[in-house]
Amino acid sequence: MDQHVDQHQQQLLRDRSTQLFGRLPAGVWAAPGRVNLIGEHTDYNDGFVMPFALAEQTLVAASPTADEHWTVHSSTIGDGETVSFGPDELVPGMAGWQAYVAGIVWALREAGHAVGGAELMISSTVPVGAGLSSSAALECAVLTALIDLYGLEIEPLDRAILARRCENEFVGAPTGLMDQAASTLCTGDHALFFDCRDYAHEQVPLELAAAGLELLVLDTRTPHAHVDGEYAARRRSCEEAAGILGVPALRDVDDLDAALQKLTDDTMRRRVRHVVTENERVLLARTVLSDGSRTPAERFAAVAPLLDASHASMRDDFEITVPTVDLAVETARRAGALGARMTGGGFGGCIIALVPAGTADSVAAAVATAFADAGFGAPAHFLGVPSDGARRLAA
Ligand code: GAF
Repeated sequence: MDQHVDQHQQQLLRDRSTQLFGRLPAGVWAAPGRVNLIGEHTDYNDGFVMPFALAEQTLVAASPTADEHWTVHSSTIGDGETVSFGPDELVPGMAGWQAYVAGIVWALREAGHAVGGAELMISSTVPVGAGLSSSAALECAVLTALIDLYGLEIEPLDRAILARRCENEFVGAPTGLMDQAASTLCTGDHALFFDCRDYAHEQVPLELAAAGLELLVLDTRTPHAHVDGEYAARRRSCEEAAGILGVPALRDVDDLDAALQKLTDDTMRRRVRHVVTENERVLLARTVLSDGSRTPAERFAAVAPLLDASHASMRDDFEITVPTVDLAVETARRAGALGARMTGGGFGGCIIALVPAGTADSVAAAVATAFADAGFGAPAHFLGVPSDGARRLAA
């Protein structure tokens, strides 16, 4: 975590909050965005994922209020307007970014928690619409703030489940639990291995520096056209396939060849193959990264081909990549990445690339050149630093 950025972002937010609400905030809370190291579109199939939290985070400066009203301002999300809502407006389907805030209040109250009003000032360094989980960061930051303000006792895993309830039932996005679990449960220098069926989880050491590596996050800046419809379509297809195969979820397919033979639709076959093989790759990556008999460099040498195979599977079988994303991955590899893949829901957004320490900028420059040659807009990039999950910041 870059303490300098943390402090600076926090001080600015405190100042803005004091200016708008006329008093010092009671505290500041943070929740990170994430990249997913491996395990894409497996979460809603009861499968396995392995994300890690980024240093890019959403901060909330908050104070309790005596009335049951929530007043929210964000300098970085939306149009910079101040929005306010009361209990009668906590109705699923609310439009705009404030739904992620109202939905958290709604989810807490639906679960029987006594949460009162609040003034909330928000700022975020998580890029929006880049597949880095900016919505989960917003949900989890607001949730953590309200839990502390009202002295609620809610375990970390239950927090993630509450935040997903906001996303699924209030905002209306049919996502799995990965993003909220990452934003809540991750710890610095580790990835989170998470079983999306029984919610068992463990911290997997990454030790990128000891391996002589860094993780480049490159944002293709491709707008997520049709992402909502395509995501829901992938989910439907997986659920239909599980129904035909007579299993509760695709996680339960243990003989892939036999399953593929039972399916007549070629597209559905490929969707199933992605999910089943992706789950296998996550399990392998977890075994390799937890193997104390190998050096960090040896562990990542074994993980890199899994990243490559994951990308090929998303491109050819699950069909969730786009030309900019594929070009970024191919170019990163040609420019020296050990392994690279798209990360997140797909149809644009970011790629991650495991690169030798000190080379992220040159690999990103190679991708920028390839983009310019292909007539694509300029990408953006930064280093993915495995960081802590949601927490209260020290003043
Ligand atoms: C999005 C969703 F929110 C996650 O639940 C997950 O399905 C991911 O896409 C794909 O792995 O981030």
